Amino acid sequence: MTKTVCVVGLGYIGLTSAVMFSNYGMKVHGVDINPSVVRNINEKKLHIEEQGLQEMLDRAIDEGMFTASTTPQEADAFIISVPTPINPNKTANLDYVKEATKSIVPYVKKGNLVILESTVPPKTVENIMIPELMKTGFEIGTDIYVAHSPERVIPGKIFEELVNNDRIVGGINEKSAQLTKELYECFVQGEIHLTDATTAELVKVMENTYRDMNIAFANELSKIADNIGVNIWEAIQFANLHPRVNIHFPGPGVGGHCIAVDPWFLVEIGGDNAQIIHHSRHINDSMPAYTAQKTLSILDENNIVGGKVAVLGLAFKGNVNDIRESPSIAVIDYLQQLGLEVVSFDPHIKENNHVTQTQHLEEATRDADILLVLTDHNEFKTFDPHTITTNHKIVFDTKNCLNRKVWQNAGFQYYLLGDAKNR
Ligand code: SAJ
Repeated sequence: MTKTVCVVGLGYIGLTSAVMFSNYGMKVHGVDINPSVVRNINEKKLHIEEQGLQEMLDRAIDEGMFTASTTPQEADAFIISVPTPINPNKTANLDYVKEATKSIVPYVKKGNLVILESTVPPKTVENIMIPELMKTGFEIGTDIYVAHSPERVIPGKIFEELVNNDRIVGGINEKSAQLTKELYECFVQGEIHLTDATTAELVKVMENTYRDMNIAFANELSKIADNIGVNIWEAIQFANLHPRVNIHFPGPGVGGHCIAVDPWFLVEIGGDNAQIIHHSRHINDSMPAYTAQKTLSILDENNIVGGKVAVLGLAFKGNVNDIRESPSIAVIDYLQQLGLEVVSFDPHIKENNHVTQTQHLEEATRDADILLVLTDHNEFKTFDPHTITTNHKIVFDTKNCLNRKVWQNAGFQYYLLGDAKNR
């Protein structure tokens, strides 16, 4: 029975997994190459925003069940949860996975289990991890066990989903899968499904690619709706009433280090067999420029030349403090290329992460010729437009998160991405 776990990589997924295990009876040692992340964690200071994480971290540290450092320690099980970004040429960058696997080799003992949680292209366990783990000198699959169990949780509901989501476990053999199942059973109440490592790797990438392609369909529809005087949000809601239809929603682009990244893994291995996957990426990556152009045409329509745009929302999605691959950054670049002045504000991003950013809403909206909502934070949904002073009362909502009537009653012209009906 596993008692000690060493988690390598203390980001969104690694830290929440580590804290979860240590709150369910496992003695956990967390590892991160970034010394300030480690220092902050040991001082119970968080670098990520997630409901319930602070309380669970405090309890785990107070009860002596969780420590963190920059080097691994011996353990019954090792969990690797490091980033898997893409290179500029859109190929998978598996360096962190390789380095993390290398880093645990001196600590792996006979009978140990090694699990990869990061989202990776199929065959990564086989082609990247196992060659490294063979340097332990142990027989893979008999002396030590290896599996892939991809995380499937969504920021904002991580702990709820860690417990309730079904979990896919892909072992390099049955014993590896079984041991991994037994480990996660300490907190997983969803069903745990066993398969092989390559299938588990593909399943996770398929899930995120399904979402990316569905969003691409919605974004294409929003462009079509614009030319035929339809409100695409209304149309999608009607279409989704059909028992077999579940269209996602358009927006200024797809961000984060998951949906905007993982489909490229399939494009890389699929080549010409990944046509719609590849095209969907291009459609979603076209939305920031489309949104910036729409903003300019709204200003033109109101005879405003040049002008100041108050960008509301830098995070890649609502109620998180994560700007990785955020569409907002790309939209701002395009707006500036169009000669517009930009000041941005995001209530979740406490330190200035962008040159245009201010921590004061008033500074962003003062003298603004248009308010551009790019992230559906709850704070924006409950804004009182009467309290906002601008140069022109124009708001462009790209996430359908504002109450049209409230803003119109406050004298604002309200524009909605994908809605050519209510102009
Ligand atoms: N988005 C849209 N339209 C939609 C839904 C999302 O434009 O209808 C945009 C969001 O604004 C954001 C991006 O897509 O920019 C991604 O948002 P997301 O809500 O899909 O969230 P992620 O990336 O945080 O989480 C996804 C989840 N995957 C799926 O739902 C299939 C989560 O379960 C995964 O664990 C996570 O990726 C991951 O880590 O892989």
